[in-house]
Amino acid sequence: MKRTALTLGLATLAILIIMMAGRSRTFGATVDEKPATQVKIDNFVFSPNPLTVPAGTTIRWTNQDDIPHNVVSDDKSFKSKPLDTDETFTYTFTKPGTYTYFCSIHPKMTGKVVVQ
Ligand SMILES: [Cu+2]
Repeated sequence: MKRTALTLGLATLAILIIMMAGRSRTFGATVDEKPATQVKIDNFVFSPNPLTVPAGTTIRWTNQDDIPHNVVSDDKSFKSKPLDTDETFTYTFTKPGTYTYFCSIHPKMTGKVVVQ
């Protein structure tokens, strides 16, 4: 009787350990992903602008206007498709430098990212 209880207890413990191991693996994967730095496009303006980030940063642009915009770098190192409302474009800046960009649909819309 006592032995059965002990066996059941050990089995429960083993199941708990397996569950916790699974959970910590999932947690680790989440930690590995760096959150993107946000730039919003609202009322024909990129903001924040200019934006300074460390090298390796991923920037996510989100179009909050109800007309399409895109994100095109002056040196053509990145170029999004036209973004409809709430669509996003992400780009990871790996090298330090100053990156100017614009919306090719409305070329007066310009922005700047400084990567340190
Ligand atoms: Cu635009």
